[in-house]
Amino acid sequence: MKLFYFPGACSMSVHIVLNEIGATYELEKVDMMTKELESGGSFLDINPKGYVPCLQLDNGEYLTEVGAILQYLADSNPGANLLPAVGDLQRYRVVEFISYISGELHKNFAPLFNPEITDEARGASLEIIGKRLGLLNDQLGEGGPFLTGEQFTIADAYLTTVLGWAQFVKMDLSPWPNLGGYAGAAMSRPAVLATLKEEGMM
Ligand SMILES: N[C@@H](CCC(=O)N[C@@H](CS)C(=O)NCC(=O)O)C(=O)O
Repeated sequence: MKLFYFPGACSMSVHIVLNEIGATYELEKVDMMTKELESGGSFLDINPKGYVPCLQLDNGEYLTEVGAILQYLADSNPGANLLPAVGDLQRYRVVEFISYISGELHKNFAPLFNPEITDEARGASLEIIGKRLGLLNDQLGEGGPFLTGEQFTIADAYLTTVLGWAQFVKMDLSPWPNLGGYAGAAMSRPAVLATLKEEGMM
């Protein structure tokens, strides 16, 4: 498999899961601005959507969209226990978190990476993100250490990645202390540490 990625971007969630399952894979960095591949050529010829992550499977096909790729990898490697089986309500709890992280957190972080953002727009994004994080903080206070309990899942790979963006957009996470403990638990995982190192993030 080959992962088309950008360091620290949402593609990092896929990278974490590749390491969690012990996959053999290659990495290809994409320039987010020019859409050029590190090895040459245009990423748009591979993925016309123009955004990461994109995973080339061993049969040569390409799979995109974080939620789809994470579920594919987890289902292809059930022994890693990253997603409960079809029919188990806990599976849909994990998928529920993935939808929440994607639609309610990830997308609200995106404007904060725009250097031209106005103070008003930044404040509005931070307020929405704060509400979303507050809910996660409360849920983690009732359970944990991971989103659905004791077991690290693909939703945790995604949330760990998105929480990492707070430092880049200078967002203080201290109002949500359970998220600090959560990030610490995730960061102590060998697969997460290996991913951060491979992406040059530490
Ligand atoms: N719907 C996509 C969104 C992916 C996405 O937002 N990727 C960002 C990085 S976190 C990206 O590549 N942005 C560059 C661009 O859109 O040009 C998914 O879930 O995979």
